[in-house]
Amino acid sequence: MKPVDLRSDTFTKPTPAMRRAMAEAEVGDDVYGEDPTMNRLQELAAEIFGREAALFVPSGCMGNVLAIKTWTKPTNEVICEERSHVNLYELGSMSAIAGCIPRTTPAPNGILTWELVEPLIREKIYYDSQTALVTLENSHNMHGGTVYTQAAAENVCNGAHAAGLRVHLDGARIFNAAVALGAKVADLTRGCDSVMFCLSKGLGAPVGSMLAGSKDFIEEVRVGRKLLGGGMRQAGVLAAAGLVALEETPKILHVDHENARRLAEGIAQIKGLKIDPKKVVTNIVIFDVKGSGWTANDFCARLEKMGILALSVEKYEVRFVTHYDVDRAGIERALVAVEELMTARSSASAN
Ligand code: TLP
Repeated sequence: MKPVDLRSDTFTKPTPAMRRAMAEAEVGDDVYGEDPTMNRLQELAAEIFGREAALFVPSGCMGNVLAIKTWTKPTNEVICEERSHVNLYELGSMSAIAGCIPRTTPAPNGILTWELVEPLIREKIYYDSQTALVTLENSHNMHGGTVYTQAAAENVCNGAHAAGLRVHLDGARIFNAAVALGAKVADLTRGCDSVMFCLSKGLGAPVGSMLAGSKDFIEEVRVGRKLLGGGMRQAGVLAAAGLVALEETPKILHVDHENARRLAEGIAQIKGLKIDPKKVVTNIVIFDVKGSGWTANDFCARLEKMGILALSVEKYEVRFVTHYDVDRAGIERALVAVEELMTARSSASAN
């Protein structure tokens, strides 16, 4: 039987409609701005986010580092939440490529507030590195897909702008946040100076992320993308899938959220595992396996033998991410496997 792959929504495969669109895409040289399908995708993204312009980039990581590089100068500090993707999972690109230093703080549920951010701003002293940017992450991956409401994001943005700082949003899964909140992505992201979102996670496109912002910002990012070797030629084949992802998938993301909630509620019932299902509002389910006596790596290795793929995200934390390639039957299979694993574990330790 095919394994149930809950490692990430990055594992989604392009739908038949995406593959058809890719095969039929009209293309041109995008480095010259002549790919009509790419231009359509960028116009649509800008329109959906209520921005002047948008640009396709090969990955979310490239989108984030380009935004950081554009808003900062080498030696600047970037305020971000401790477990944010830009801090932990991008190979320190904000330092290696943009020359910046992350200034981190833990935040309850990963959600920064102005009260947490404000004390981290450096004094304007010439020999101190200077704060230039705040980054937010919505939904917050490593806190289990938690979300910033529009008001919470704007609270940080308003404070940051008044202090002369820019705000970049890592909105890899902003459509999940929007569905969870019943809000429009344009409203949720309005206060941020730039937004990165991924086409290739829950939305299902095979490759690509987008940056959205002002015309001037996007012009500068386009230069930065070329500098990093990210100028693409007949990229319309990728954009075609992105267009289908953007137009079709947001309306079905709620199913992934219902599946995630079902997983969380099931896991909460299993002795030895810890999760608060109320916190699961999007498609990410992170639970603590310390009570099993296994590390997250051990736990995942055992689950894999039972045909269920999960990711170890901390020493004792395991992550499931729901997406359209795993249906409700797959979710139930995963729950049964976790339950069997834990039952076998407790009977083994009782003997
Ligand atoms: N996240 C991946 C892993 O890198 C952890 C995943 O499986 O969740 N921002 C956020 C919030 C992300 O979760 C990710 C990918 C990225 C940026 C980077 O996107 P890509 O993989 O396209 O560079």
